[in-house]
Formats: sequence, C-alpha cells, structure tokens
Amino acid sequence: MPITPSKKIWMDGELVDWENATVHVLTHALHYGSGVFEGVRAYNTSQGPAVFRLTDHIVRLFNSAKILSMEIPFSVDELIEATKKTVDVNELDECYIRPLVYLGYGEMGLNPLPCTVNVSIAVWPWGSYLGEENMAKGVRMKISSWQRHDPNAMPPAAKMTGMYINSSLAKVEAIRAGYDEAILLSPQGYVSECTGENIFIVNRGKIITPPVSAGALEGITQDSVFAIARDLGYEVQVGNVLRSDLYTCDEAFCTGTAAEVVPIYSVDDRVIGERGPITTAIQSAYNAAVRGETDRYKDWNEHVS
Ligand code: PPE
Repeated sequence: MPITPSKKIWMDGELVDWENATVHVLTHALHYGSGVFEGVRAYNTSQGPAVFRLTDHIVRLFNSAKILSMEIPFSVDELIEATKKTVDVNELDECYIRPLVYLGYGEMGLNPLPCTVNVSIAVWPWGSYLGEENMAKGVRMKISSWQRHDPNAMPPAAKMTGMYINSSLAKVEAIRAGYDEAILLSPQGYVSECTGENIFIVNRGKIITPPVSAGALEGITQDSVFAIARDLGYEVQVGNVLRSDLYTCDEAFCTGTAAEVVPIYSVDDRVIGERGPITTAIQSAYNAAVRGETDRYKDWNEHVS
C-alpha cells in the first residue's frame, strides 16, 4: 500500500522533515531484521484526534524489545509523549502510526548487544488495509503452505521486523493464487493467525480465537474485541481452532490495528458467507469505540492534546 508523506518524523528525540528521515545502508536492522515495531492508529473524536490504546501499544513495544535484549534509550512515558507530539505536529485527524526500535549503524555481525538502539515514530494517512469494499463484503482467505513460527524458533509475542518475512511469504502466495489474505497454521497444525491480523470464528453464537501458543500475536484489537463482544453479551473463548473449523463455522472475521475488524467471506473457497450479524455488531461497536463514541471505552482514546 503506497505511503502518503506527512510532514515530520520523530527520530531519537528530534522531529525531522519527512524526506530527511533516512538511515545508513549498514544499519544493522536492514541486514538482520533486528528491529521491533508497533502499528497504532489515531482517530478523530469529538474532542480532536486520539490515539487508540497508545499505552498498551508502547508497553508491547517495550516487551518486544526485552525479548530481543534491546535496551530502549527512552521510557514508556517518553515514547507515549513523543507519539502524541508526532501526531499533533503532522496535523492529521486520523492516521496510522509506526513506532520502530531498531539496531543502528556501527556494528555488524550477529551479536546485537553492542549495537546502538535507535527509535523512530512515523505517521501517515492509511486507508483500509484489506480494502474498503472488503469491510462489508469480506475477504477471501487461503490457508498458507507456509507455517507460522514455532515459538521456540521465533517468539510470536515479539513484534520483530525480521519475523514478518514469514508473513510476506504467505501473503505473496495468497495474492498470486488470487486470494486477498493468508491464514497460517502452527507447526502442530492449529490455526494461528493471518499475515498481519488475528482471526476469530463464530460457531453457534460462541466466538473463538486461537491462543498465543498457536503462534498468534496477542493483538490489542483482539483484546478490544474480547471486551466489546462480552459487553454485547456474546461468549468469547481462546482455544485451538482447526482448519476444518474455518470451513464449517457460521461467521469468521479478522482483527488488527491496520485492518480493523474485517469479515471473512471464504477460506480455501469454502464459502462462510457475507458479513454475519455478530461480525457486523462487533465491527460497528469497534468503529464507534475508536472514535470515542462509546462512554464505556473512553479510556482507550488517548488524546493528543
Ligand atoms: N498478528 C500479526 C502478525 C500482526 O502483525 C498484527 C498487527 C496483529 C496480529 C494484530 O495486532 P493488533 O494490531 O495489536 O490488533 N499488524 C500490524 C502491522 C501490519 C503491517 O502490515 O505492517 C498492524 O495492524 O498495525
């Protein structure tokens, strides 16, 4: 998806012009995928732009860094403030936000411990990640021939840049085969997640999503959907899902910050159907919550100024 430039990018404490936010080709992270990142969104609310669950995203960023033994040279509060400031100076009511912590220039080789740790925060306007029309129609999914990482090969709890090669392999395979998105299975054969989204199925009114042990990221949108679905009166369970469960479920949808809540129309050409009633209810409650329209979830809207 093309990027629309904004004005300023926060880099290691300074706001620099968009076109000057560059790095050296010998930046460690370019060679070894040694970075951790977040995907966050700011939405327009009646009291101006608010970043959705910003604190939770920054805390997850620090946990990802800890797993990789990266020492972030800023505090959680400093990066929260830096994110708000970056949204504010770019004067965007709604935007996608990409905080990135990466090993910088100066060291090569696989021992990351002596490397410089750099931090950047970029924001830009980003539309529907899986296509605007698919928000109603639903996406066509393919089970990938690529497996999700074994948690002892690549820890799925860390949102590490290098890990996303696994997602890219699956995405390319799905797109070339004429699908919108891929679903990955764990090495044990359970449903894990999509390339950049968690997955949910609905069966006889019960909502189920795979556990972290199946290789899924602990999604913040997933967590918001837990709260929303329970508040709407639905039963939500974290549990193993089989490939065949995807073929026979009543409804399915995927969730992510970039994607938001997106219905799944079919999996491997087994049609689940158009956006169902539970998916519709959760999707519209999510869209209202992110824009500060629901009192109950107002703590999730972290205002920029
Ligand atoms: N699984 C993966 C692998 C993943 O990358 C994401 C977010 C999720 C689940 C959902 O997590 P959350 O955003 O906390 O609900 N993917 C981010 C990056 C997408 C990209 O293409 O880059 C995102 O949605 O921002």
